[in-house]
Amino acid sequence: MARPLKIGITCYPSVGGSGILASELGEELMLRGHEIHFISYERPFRMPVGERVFFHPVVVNSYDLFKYPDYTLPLSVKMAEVSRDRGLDVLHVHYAVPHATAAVLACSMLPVDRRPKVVTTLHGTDTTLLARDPGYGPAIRHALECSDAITTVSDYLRRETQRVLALTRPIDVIHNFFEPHPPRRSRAELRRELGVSENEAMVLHASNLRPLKRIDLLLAAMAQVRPREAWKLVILAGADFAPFMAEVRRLGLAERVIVRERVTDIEDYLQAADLGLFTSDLESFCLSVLELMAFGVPSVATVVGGIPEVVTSGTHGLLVPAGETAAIARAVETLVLDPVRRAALGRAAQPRARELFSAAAIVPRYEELYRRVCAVR
Ligand code: GMT
Repeated sequence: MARPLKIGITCYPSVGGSGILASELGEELMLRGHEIHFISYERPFRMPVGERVFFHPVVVNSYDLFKYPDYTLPLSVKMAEVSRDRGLDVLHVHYAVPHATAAVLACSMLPVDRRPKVVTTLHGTDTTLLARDPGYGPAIRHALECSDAITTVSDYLRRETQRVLALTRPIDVIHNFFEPHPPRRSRAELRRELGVSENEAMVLHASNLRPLKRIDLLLAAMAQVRPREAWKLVILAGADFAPFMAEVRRLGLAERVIVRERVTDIEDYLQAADLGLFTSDLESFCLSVLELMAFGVPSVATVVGGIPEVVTSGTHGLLVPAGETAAIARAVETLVLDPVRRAALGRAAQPRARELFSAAAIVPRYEELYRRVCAVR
């Protein structure tokens, strides 16, 4: 049997798809016998606990002489230190900026025979936003050229990365995965706690509320869904929802919208939901759509980026054009009022989530990739 690997993982620790994916990957790799070293400025939000999991904090000091504090250099120093002291085989960085640059720099601080292999996973705006910025693009391109392997979370993101950065080297598409933990509370308990009756459809949205998630559109669309007594909108916010409350009140939705911030027991909410709603202008994958699919819950989502790789419209959910409030409202209303259709979409979505996007389907692809890069001398 192949020996277990020592894998460093760097990600943004705050609530966000890339950090969640990196943490879940760490957990799955640990369960498969590998030793995992998380390197970041804080413990990742869903970092697993286990004998073979370690956390190495990056300390960033602030100096009066700098207008902007720098994270890249202390991160690279910590990466080099952990790689050397723990004998890492692989440094797997999630989200290129600044993690891939720091990993490449860390390697150049180490003797050639002590350098881990660098695997960079692009998640979304590292390509679709930052790579287009002349102040970042060349540095991202350089870090990708120096990585031992590059992966993207969708085929859409692979094509975009090749196009925007004119990259010719191969990119492995390894889709995101989701492996649900057992819920702690029952569906009935959770709905009771939220104040959602069985006669109301529970529409769920989960995100970090950034402008591209189009919370404005989400609220405007829900305001058009009739009758209002037929649904409640539950928003799991990875950031402060307060700035949106005036709009909720202006649209007369105060009685229909329930907000929970920074929840950790995501599965409790997923199993209690009837429908997901995602109105983003762009998503390279949309992990939340997959999380709901894993519980047999379909979504209405915008047909952008990598979402069509996850959902076939009319089979596993409904996809609608981005920015079209009326079309989004119509799709939501159709499914709110038709529990039979909703259930049929959910029944088709669940096996798709398991067969294509579970840990069993995806994690071995990362392991193969690690073995492949480690085999290159
Ligand atoms: O790229 C981002 O906006 C950040 C990133 C994150 O950390 O949440 O989101 C991206 O990564 C997720 C996990 O791979 C994907 O599910 C999201 O679709 C993607 N977001 C965008 O592409 C906007």
